[in-house]
Amino acid sequence: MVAGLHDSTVKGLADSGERFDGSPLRILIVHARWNESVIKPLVEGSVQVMLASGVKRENIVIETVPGSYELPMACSRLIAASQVQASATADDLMGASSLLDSSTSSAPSSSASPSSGTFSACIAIGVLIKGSTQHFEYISEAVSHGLMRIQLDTGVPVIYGVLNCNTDEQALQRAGVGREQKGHNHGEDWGKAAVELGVKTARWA
Ligand code: DLZ
Repeated sequence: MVAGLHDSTVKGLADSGERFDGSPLRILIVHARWNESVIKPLVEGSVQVMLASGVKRENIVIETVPGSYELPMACSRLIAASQVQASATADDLMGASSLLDSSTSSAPSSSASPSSGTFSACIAIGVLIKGSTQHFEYISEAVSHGLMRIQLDTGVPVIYGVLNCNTDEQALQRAGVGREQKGHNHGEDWGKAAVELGVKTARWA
């Protein structure tokens, strides 16, 4: 069997075989508040995995929005704001270093500190549960397209942490808190994906 692949199912995230160091990363989590009992364990699962990968707690920024439909807007604005802030900080540092004598100064490097710089990755978390109208389909599709657009436009990976479920039980199981069967907490996969993509995106720069 290939290392990391499950033998009982074809589903699931295979281990890449590489350990990704999250310590230089700054991660944004934006989560909806609809279906909170599912959202909460998903957010906790993401955070725990990122901390275990070395991401510092102070570099995990969490923002909430009312529902999943608001996720793309919030992610877009917060990522853009962090990029503006990071570029202003880099400009300040360049200005400061040019005023100093290069032979005697210990001029700061132009890399912004992770606590104030651009986000390395973003996780958008929402739980959509199908009702009896078309509402679910419209929101689900709009959010998926919106989140994809943001990551391509900004270059910051946006992890798709949106569950689209037919029933409450399906959603609970995917957060590891199912009533009939506990299930696997997908938030943990999203945390891992955020760290991997944060590290790899810096590598691909
Ligand atoms: C209105 C609504 C409904 C019916 N269902 C959900 C849901 O299952 N999951 C979710 O995240 N949000 C839901 N919302 C709220 C919308 O996402 C949005 O917040 C409102 O339509 C206001 O724009």
